[in-house]
Amino acid sequence: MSEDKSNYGADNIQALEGLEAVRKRPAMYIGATDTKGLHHLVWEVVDNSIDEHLAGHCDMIDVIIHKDNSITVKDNGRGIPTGMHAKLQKSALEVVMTVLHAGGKFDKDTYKVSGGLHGVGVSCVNALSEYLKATVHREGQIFIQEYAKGIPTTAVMPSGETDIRGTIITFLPDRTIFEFIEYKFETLANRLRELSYLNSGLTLTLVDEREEKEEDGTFRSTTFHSEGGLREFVKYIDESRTPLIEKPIYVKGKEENVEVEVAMQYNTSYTESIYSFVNNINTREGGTHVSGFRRAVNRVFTKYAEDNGLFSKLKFKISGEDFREGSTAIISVKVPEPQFKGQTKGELGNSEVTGIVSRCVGDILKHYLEENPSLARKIIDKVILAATARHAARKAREMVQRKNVLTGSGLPGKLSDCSSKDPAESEIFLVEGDSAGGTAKQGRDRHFQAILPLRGKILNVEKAMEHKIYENEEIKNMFTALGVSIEEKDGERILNTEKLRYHKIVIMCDADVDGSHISTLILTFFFRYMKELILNGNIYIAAPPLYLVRRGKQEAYAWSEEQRKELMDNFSTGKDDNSVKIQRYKGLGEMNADQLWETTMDPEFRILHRVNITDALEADHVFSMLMGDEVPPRRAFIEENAKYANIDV
Ligand code: 0RA
Repeated sequence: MSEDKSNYGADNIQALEGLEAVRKRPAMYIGATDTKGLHHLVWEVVDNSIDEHLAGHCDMIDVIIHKDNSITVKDNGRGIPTGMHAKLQKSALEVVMTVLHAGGKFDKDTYKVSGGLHGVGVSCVNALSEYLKATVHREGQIFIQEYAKGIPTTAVMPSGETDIRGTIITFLPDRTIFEFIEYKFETLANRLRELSYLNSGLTLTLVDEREEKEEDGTFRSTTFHSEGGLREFVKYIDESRTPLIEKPIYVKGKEENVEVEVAMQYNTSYTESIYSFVNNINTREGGTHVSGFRRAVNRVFTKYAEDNGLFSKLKFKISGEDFREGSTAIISVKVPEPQFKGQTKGELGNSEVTGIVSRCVGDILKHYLEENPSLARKIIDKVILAATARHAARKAREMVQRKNVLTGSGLPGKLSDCSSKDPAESEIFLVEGDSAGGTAKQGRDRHFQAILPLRGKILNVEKAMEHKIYENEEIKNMFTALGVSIEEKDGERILNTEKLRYHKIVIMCDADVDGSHISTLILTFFFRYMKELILNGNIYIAAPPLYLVRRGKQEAYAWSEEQRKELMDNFSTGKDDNSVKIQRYKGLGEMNADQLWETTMDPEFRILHRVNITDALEADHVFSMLMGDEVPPRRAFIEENAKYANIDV
């Protein structure tokens, strides 16, 4: 007994030390203490509820953002166990909530995530919360415990009877840890939407109590539920693309405890959109599951086409890329012990998964082609077209790239280059229009800032065939000015950035709807053809001011309506009689060179947004909606959000 007591004390100290470690180095547990880390707290709790769903015990998860940015996550799972933990001599609830990595001690026999930043446990959320309250409905009883910075402030209190089951966790992120504690509705909604497609049958609701509707006093809210799962996910992504076949090809299978689910659709576009998940986590860098999928697609389509003589007239080899052009695929696997690797731990490493996915997809795809010969024919025709276009594109590209080598320096005439030859300190401004380009040229610091004016609306890359891209003057200029080239390796295109001439590439457009449309076009181009530069963090968007506020000799710039009001209030307290004058900048051209330098180009003062596709999926959706064939959703979208609503800039 006395030994038990001392154990209890030692374990308590261990628990405290664990929580202290989380508070000391939060980034080690949740990635960062920026908004991403802040949102990670929600995912940590939601992941636990999803585990309950995967174990077959939960079909509803509610997330509520309260007025003070505290969050409630409520599920109807089994509820966190509340009985006495034999060894620790305290409620299992307290153990789960306060002991680092305690989750694993309770065999939940679902797919646990061992890599990346997921699965660090709710105790981390608790440690990083100023306040947390756990309410459990289990076996007819309600139990409540509260905590501050991970330390219990109450016992596990029995709080009446209940006829429901589930867990309710409310937490307020600790302001002394997080830079901001403002939750973003869109960020939470996007992930909950994704989770609804990945977990069909589960209903996820998001309520935002910070936004009350004037009409009826209800809160902003949204509910996601999908019966069709990945099939509906593909439809959502391809909302504004034209499908080639009526229904997505759908694969579901299981082998050696690995569950495989895939949905694939062909559309009339020229881009490949592929999204992959492991245990509901987005694997941005792909991995063995994606390799398995590609292997099956290549193998089965090639065999089918050859057996049926469909490639007989072809004079060149089909490459893997040709099978995937204009396709959208989602690959979701559930793996018991996933190993993650890669730069951002976003790549699945388990080698056994390649074969499993390849077999599951191969079997079903083979059947599909045999049973739907006319659809198979349609797809193969498209593949042949893609291969032909790829050859044309390669020729066009080689011509452009060869020409650059032949014409001396090879730099475009429109480029006003900087004098520095060190890419690390060099910047290039892609400026809308020759006149703004001229102003930027006068205003810049020519030592490290280069200017490339782009004329009018550059090519709409979503619609264009690839070879057209290389015929476009503005796009050729961009390739040569940046010093990057597209190369083919094993039939796959890769961007060679070894000779990248500027580490900062700044898109500078007018601060109006037109300007924002043009920067979206430029961004789409980077997204499609130079994604590596976005992922490497080379792409930025300049933020010119919206207003110049003047009163007498006082002068200041404002980047938002709010700032403008603030400046006007401050200025008008002065004694002179001059009235406040406001100049609204509609275009870059309205500023003179000094003003443009001061507000938008001077590294000391300017605001640059680094383009960071935290959510490639939403970006892809937005881009195709903005640039796709279907006009109505695009119109509506542009009118609603002149900016890049879902792309983190
Ligand atoms: C430990 C064990 C079991 C469930 C949970 C924790 C659990 C944690 C959370 C966090 C949010 N919602 C949750 N729901 C459940 C298994 C319980 C059992 O075997 O009955």
